[in-house]
Amino acid sequence: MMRYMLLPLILPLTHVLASEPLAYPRVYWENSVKVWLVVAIAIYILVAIPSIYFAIKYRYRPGQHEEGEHIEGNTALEIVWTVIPTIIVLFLGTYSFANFVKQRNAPEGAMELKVTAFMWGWEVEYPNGKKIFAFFNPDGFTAPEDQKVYIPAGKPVKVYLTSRDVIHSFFVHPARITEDAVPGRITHTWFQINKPGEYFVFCREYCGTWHSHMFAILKVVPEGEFNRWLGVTTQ
Ligand SMILES: [Cu+2]
Repeated sequence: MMRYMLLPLILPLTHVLASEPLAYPRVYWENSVKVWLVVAIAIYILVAIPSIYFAIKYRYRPGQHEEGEHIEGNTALEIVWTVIPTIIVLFLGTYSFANFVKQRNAPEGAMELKVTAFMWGWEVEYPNGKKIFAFFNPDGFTAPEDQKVYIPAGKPVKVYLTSRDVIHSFFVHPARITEDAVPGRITHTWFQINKPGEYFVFCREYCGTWHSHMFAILKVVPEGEFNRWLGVTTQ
């Protein structure tokens, strides 16, 4: 029991001690969630336990304190319960905003991809003009090799998004980031996946018949392999 009660306190610690996380920018979002969770649980305990204690201690008993007592107030107490919450709110606000800024803005030097959503698939254009089309698959969540979107491991990728028809949403599952793809508009997002493997992008805005099978497979490979695939020779 005690172990589970301590979990919200231990989780952020394990996060600090953990090695390179699987993907960005989920890390920033998760940092904010963990801090809010710890603060919320601490405040809940601070309020709930005394509330139960006082509710029992000062419960109504016939003949006792029936007249009631007049209390003027307590200036010191009021200052304390105004100042402390103000500090907590300012901390949560600035900390979360700092995380949001990192979550929203791609790091310098990110590879830029142009992604155009359509009913029902994704067109991905690489900086050298190479294009990959990832089409929906009614038979399952698999794709032929030439429809896989190659991504270099451990490198930030900035995505410029638009749509050819209706509103879609580009959800990079391992990075826990989503952004609308809107016709006539260019939106942006970014992600970085550190561990090679295959991951999913899903459409996260209902867009018609095959919305539920509108996906792309991200094939994350080491940078050298990615460059060979892209046709870029760096050496
Ligand atoms: Cu869609």
